[in-house]
Amino acid sequence: MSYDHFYYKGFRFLKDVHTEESINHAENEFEVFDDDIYNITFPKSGTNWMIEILNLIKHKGDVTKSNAVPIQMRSPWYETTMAKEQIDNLDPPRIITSHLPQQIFAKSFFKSKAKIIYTLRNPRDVIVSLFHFTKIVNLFTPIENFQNFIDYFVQGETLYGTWFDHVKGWMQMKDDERFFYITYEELLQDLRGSVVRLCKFLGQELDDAQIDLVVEHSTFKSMKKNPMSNWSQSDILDNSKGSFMRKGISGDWKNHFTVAQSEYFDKIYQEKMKDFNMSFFWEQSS
Ligand code: PPS
Repeated sequence: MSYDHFYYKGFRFLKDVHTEESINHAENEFEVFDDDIYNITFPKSGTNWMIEILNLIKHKGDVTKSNAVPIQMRSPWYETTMAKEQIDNLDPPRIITSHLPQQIFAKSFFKSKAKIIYTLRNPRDVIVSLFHFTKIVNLFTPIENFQNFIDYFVQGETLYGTWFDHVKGWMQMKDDERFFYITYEELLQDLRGSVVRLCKFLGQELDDAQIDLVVEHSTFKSMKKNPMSNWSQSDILDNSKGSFMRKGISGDWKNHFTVAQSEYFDKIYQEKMKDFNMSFFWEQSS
């Protein structure tokens, strides 16, 4: 896949959406507040789903308040060039999104009491989701061949570095009390239970009816039909070519990978994750 990019400390960034200055600012100058909440992911891992959930929790299930602005502005990606104004408009506690790898995340975070929610997803489904997404983003020239796309993914030509390094980098914080991690698949399996756990981590007390509202408005079905949450109002996507809210399931990789591709990916996964001391359910189920 091709796109205009540049490197910052070895990580790839998308020209115009990011600049050297915006990334440098994000790493070295951005001021983290103690009550900030950071929604961090490798792309296509459930970023927008978590934006929806966290904003609904903040507003105790009130979808009108939570959806006051379109999802792409609600919890800005703070490393982007357009984020500053959007972040200035956020009410506390600020819910801020980022795809940055841990190595170049805001230095001031590490001296703060701010919290991070890190969402991960089966990398095979990340590949599939990204493969389709690249076809609808105006800034990308997509790769049509799926094998070539797998290579693009594993060789680290993706924005923000590789999935493997992103996960290994962020998961170093797994025992830190400011860090909460969850998988996309856990959200799918038990959305309500996940919302309850998130509330506990955030110190937010919602009653049962409020939790029900958070769940109701953050399902795939609700978000897909909600123009404030489905990216239909974004000018960087060509919605005539496909939908941002594509399938919202786990295991779609089985409809895309051949057996040979699955084995190929598995080998690379084992190699790249061999020094990592955690295992994920997808390592058994693939
Ligand atoms: S991005 O571009 O990196 O911000 O994309 P991201 O939001 O991380 O991931 C997009 C995928 O998440 C799916 N999605 C959901 N799945 C289930 N339930 C809900 N509510 C939901 N919201 C978003 C979205 O459909 C993309 O996955 P795929 O597999 O492509 O459908």
